[in-house]
Amino acid sequence: MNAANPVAQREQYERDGYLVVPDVLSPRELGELRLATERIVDGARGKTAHDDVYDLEDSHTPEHPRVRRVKEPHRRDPAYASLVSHPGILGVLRNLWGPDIRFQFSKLNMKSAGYGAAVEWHQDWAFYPHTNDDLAAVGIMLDDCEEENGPLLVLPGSHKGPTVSHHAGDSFVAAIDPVGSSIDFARAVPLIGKAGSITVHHVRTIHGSAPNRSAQDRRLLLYQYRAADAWPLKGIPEGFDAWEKLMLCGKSTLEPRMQSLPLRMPFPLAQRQGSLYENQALMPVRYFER
Ligand SMILES: O=C(O)CCC(=O)C(=O)O
Repeated sequence: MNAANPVAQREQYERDGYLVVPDVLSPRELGELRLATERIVDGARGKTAHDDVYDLEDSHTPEHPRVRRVKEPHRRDPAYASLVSHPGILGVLRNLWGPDIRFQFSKLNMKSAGYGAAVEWHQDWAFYPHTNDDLAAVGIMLDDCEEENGPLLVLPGSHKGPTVSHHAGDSFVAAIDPVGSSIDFARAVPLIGKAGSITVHHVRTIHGSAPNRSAQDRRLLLYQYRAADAWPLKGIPEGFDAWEKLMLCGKSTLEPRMQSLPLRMPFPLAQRQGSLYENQALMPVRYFER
């Protein structure tokens, strides 16, 4: 699965819609990120509800904190902030898209040993369609990702297919109906690697992950990036200055690159807001057990 050189990496990404690249983070960087993670998770002690920083497991209590997701970790600690423009990550993305790259946002999905929550099948594209689809999520493995601890699962080649409905009844539920969609999810491939490896998945790739019933944590940072000429069809509600500050390398542009692509808008909004997990809570049928 690991692509050996830039040409092979690009070919694999174009064909399959994902990559795993080993040894991107040094042991020192990994150590700093793990320490930052412990500090931030400890801050969930005493919390009684989700907030702007924490998304909590259903089994969380204020005395025994259980965090499902840390929101926007790059805003929480310098170790996460400097990772946004890590040369190893930007090098992989420049090879795929060229020199002009803009950040989007970040999250840390904890998937703790024993109880870490599943993420139902979805395409990121269903949440934030853009003028072109040069967008990807980079997963930075803070722990080894094995078959057993709920690795990211991807459907190879699905980035070239349709944008599947993520609706149930009248509203967006942020996930694909596992029965009605007739997709063969058994074809999914686990993205396995040692801590310090990264995954890259295309914005249209169908992906999800099972709960973590193993004794090993699976903490995956997800940093989302896009080509500078990909403009969000939902607009830039933070304003133009904030949009320009997201540029990481190369040149910004006022001329979006338009592609003809399968689109569905994520409206009406999911009835439960706050995070992907909350959005998916009202799915009538789930693929993964809770
Ligand atoms: O953490 C995972 O396994 C899946 C993450 C994901 O797809 C998401 O948060 O959008």
